[in-house]
Amino acid sequence: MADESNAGLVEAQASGNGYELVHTKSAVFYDLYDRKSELKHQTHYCPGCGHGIAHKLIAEAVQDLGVQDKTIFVSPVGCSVFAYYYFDLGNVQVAHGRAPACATGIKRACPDKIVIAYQGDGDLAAIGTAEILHAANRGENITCFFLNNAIYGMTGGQMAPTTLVGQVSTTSPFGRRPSNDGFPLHVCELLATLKAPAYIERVALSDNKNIMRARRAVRKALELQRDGAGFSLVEILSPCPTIWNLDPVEARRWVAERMIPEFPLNVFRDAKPPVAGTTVPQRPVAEVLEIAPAKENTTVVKRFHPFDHLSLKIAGFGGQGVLLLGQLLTEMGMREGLEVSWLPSYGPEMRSGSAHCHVCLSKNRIGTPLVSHAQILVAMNEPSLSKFALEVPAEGLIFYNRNSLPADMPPTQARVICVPASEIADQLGSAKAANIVMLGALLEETECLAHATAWSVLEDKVKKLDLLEVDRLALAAGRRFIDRHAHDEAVTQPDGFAY
Ligand SMILES: Cc1ncc(C[n+]2csc(CCOP(=O)(O)OP(=O)(O)O)c2C)c(N)n1
Ligand code: SF4
Repeated sequence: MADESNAGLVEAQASGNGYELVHTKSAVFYDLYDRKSELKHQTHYCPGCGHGIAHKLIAEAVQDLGVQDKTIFVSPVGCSVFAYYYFDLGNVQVAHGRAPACATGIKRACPDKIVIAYQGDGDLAAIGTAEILHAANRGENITCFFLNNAIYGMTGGQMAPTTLVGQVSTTSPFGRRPSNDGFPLHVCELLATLKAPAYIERVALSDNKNIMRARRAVRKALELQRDGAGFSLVEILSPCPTIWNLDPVEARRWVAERMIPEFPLNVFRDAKPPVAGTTVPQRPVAEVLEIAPAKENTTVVKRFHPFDHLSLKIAGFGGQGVLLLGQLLTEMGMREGLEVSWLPSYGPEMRSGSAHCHVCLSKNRIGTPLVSHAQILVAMNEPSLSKFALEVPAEGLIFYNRNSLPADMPPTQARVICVPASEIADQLGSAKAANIVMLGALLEETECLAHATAWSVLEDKVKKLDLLEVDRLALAAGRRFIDRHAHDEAVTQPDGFAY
C-alpha cells in the first residue's frame, strides 16, 4: 500500500487475486502532464524508456528526504529535455552538456538548495565532458544523475562515447570499431581517479533487483549532498527500446546482457573526500563582479507608475546605443523600485549589425525577459521599424527615428510618433546622443519613469563631462520635441498627417 505521506496520485484496483494493486505517483511530480491536445496527460518518453523509471526514483527520493521545496533540477538537452513538464521542483533548462557548470553556479549562489544535474550520455560524455570532469574535480556539492543508454536517443540514434564495440548506430552502420571510434568511455572509472568526489556508483535499470539498488543509490547521493559531503554521481544504465529497436522487455535484457559486462555495476567511491567540510566562502555578488557598491543617493525612489507591466523593444543597428538605452531604462526602473529585465539580441558584427533589446518594467516579478509583442517599440532605423512595428498591439506606441514614416510602410495598429532623434542629436553636436533624445521623448510621452531618475542615472554612468552635457541637452530636446510637435503637428504618418 502507498504510505500516507504520499500525497501524489493514488489509484487502487482490486485484482481479483486477493491483493490490491496500487498505483502511486510522487507528489514531486505534477498531477497532470498538461501537454498538447492529442498527447495530453501522457509523458513524452517512449514505452519502456529508462528516463521514466529514473524520474520516478528521483522524485520519490526528493519526497522522502523532504526537500521538494528546495530542490533545483537542472535538465539537459536530450530526450529528457522536457523534464520540467514532470518535476514540480525548481527547474532550469540549460545548454547541451552544461548542466554541471550551471548546477555549480546555482549551488554556489544558493548553498542551501539541493541541486541536481540530470544528463544523458551524449550530453555528459560527449559535448559535456569538460563540465562534468571539472565539476567533479572541484568537488562541487551537487548530484549528477547520468543516464547511460549507449546512444543519442533524441536525435535518432547516433553513436555516443558510451556506444558498445560492435553496436550499430546511424553513425556507425557497421558497428562501433575501436580502430576508428575508440572504445566506450567509462565515466565512473574516469571520475574515480579524481581526489574530490564523495560518491560515485553505477547502477542499472535491468531488472527489479537492480532498480532497487538504483533507488538506494539515488537516495544516498542526495543525502550526501544534503549533508554537504561534496560531489556525487550515479550512472544509471538505462534502456532505450526505440533506438535499439527492441521491445521494452528485450531492452531491459539488453542492459543486463550487453551493457553490464562493459560497464560493471560498482561503488567506485564512497568516502569523505579530502576537501569535505571546506565551504566555499560566500562573497556579495557586487564584490565578486567588482561592481562599485550602490551610492547612497541611488536609493529607491517610489513613485506612481501608470502601468503594472510595461514591455519595450528597442531596435536599431550597432552603434546607435539601443542596448544602452535599454540598460538605462532598466537601471531607472530599479531605482524607482520596479522589477526589471533586459535581454539583448545582436549579431556577431561589432558595428552596424542589427541589434535590439527587450526590456520589462513591472510592479510584479517578471516571468520571462522575452518580449514578443512590445507595448512600446523604439525603432532607431527603418529595418527595425519594418521588422517589429506590426507586432505592437493597437494600444501600443511606436517611436520612430525619422521625420516621417517610410512611404511604403503598411499601416500599423499602434500609434506612431516620429522623432527625428538622430537629426536633433547631430544639431547638439553628437549623433551618438540620438538614443538619449529618444529617451527624453519616450519619458515625456508615456510618463513611464521620471526625467529626474533618467538624469541621476546618466550622471552616475557618464564619466566624461562634455558627453554628459550633450546628454543633458539631448534629454531635454527629446522632451521638448514631444511638447512642441508630437501633439500639435503630429508627424506620424507617411503623409505627415495626424494619427
Ligand atoms: C549544441 C548542440 N549540439 C547538438 C545538439 C543535438 N543534440 C540534441 S540531443 C543530442 C544527444 C542526446 O543524447 P543523450 O545525451 O545520450 O540523451 P538521450 O536523448 O539519449 O536521452 C544531440 C547531439 C544540440 N541540441 N545542441
Ligand atoms: S528515444 Fe530512447 S531515450 Fe528517448 S524517449 Fe525513446 S526510449 Fe527513451
